[in-house]
Amino acid sequence: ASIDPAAAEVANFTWTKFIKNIATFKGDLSALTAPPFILSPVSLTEFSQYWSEHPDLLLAANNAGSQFEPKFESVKYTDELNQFLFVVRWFISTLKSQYCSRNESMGSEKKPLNPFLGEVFVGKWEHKDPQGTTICLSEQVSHHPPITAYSIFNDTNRISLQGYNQAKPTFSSAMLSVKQFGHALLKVGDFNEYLLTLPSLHIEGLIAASPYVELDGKSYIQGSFGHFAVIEFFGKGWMSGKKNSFKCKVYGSKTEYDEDIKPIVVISGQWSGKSTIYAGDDEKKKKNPQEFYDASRIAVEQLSVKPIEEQNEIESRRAWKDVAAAIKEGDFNKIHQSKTVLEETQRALRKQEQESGNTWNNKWFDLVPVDEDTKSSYMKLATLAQLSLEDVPSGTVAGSKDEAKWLKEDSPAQHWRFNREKWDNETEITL
Ligand code: HCR
Repeated sequence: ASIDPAAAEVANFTWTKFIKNIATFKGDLSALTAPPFILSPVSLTEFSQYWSEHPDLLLAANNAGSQFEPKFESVKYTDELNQFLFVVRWFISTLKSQYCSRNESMGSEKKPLNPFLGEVFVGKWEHKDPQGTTICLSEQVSHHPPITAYSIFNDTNRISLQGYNQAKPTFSSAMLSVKQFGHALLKVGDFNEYLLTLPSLHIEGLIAASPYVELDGKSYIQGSFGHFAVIEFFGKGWMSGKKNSFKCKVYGSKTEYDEDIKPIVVISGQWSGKSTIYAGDDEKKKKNPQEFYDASRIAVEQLSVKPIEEQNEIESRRAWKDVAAAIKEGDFNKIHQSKTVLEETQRALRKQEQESGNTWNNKWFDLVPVDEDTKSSYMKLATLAQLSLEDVPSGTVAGSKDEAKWLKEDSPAQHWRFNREKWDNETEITL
């Protein structure tokens, strides 16, 4: 078969050229051309499932009366603290799937497929009661900039998670750093809510052509009963000498953290492996360590997704079927051709919309200005945690230098919020 010249150029695109490009690249991650062998056949809309690959740990947060283990005599446990610790364990359990599952399944981090506007990914984890069914809905709500919104819910256990994510890259000499915009909101029962912020990350191992994600910075969890956790991430050679390390301090409130009051518990270890929990500040002396979580011991539970033949054409695996097959075959020509077909269809759709004066209607999510966001507890929780309410990276502290650095005029914060009614009235996409 004749080789398409554009595809031939991609085929010639060596790793060295790619690294050189990174040093000067500006723009969206989607616009970054990468050599074919570093492409993943999976679209970013699928990443939303990583929030619940341990559905039992997510649901544990609403297991009324169940006690968090291990327990320390010196800690005064309340129902709220119990629940908060279940939430922290679930959050830590999501990190391995989110940030290093590609290394396990494909040998290294890869560049995911860049979702088109309106692309959706849906699936479910089905269990008998009392666990019931956990549903995952993910939708590409914006293409420029690329933003994915998701909702994961289990009606039997009255737990729901919603959030959205935009990854903003910065490139410097052979270094790719990513700030995440967006956040996740977890609702347990009718009243308890948790705000979770998303960590920043960078790509290690680029020079060796074996990229992997390392988290840096912090994530915060703010609960509606006041509990506050700060989770700090470290890489190899920084503090612990082990990759994927973290330290999480749990306080009764953000004020206790600010006043440097002794934490209730401290958890430290590797988010991709073992972590240990200590009471108070016993972590400093490594006194009375108890296992918190072991990511390498507990296998993930894959969600079930309809066979491709039964999917709608805007569903991720169906839409990207040919591109994914070409990537798996390593066929440069086919990758380029099948991607072009998809991109041209999208361009034609946008043109049609422009000509008819219509705009794209998002399926299950609404874009809500921060001051109209009355249905979620975001404002209350972000204020309790003293986090910025502006359009800045997730977890930016209000009034901090970082906030000032990212603040833009004419860019008020708006958030993507799940509209359950729209999903309940959905007729086109089925689970
Ligand atoms: C940065 C990244 C795309 C974005 C991915 C996000 C931030 C998406 C939302 C998820 O909830 C969490 C998440 C996890 C991923 O680790 C992160 C990706 C890691 C690499 C990928 C780059 C676009 C790939 C660049 C190409 C490299 C491998 C050379």
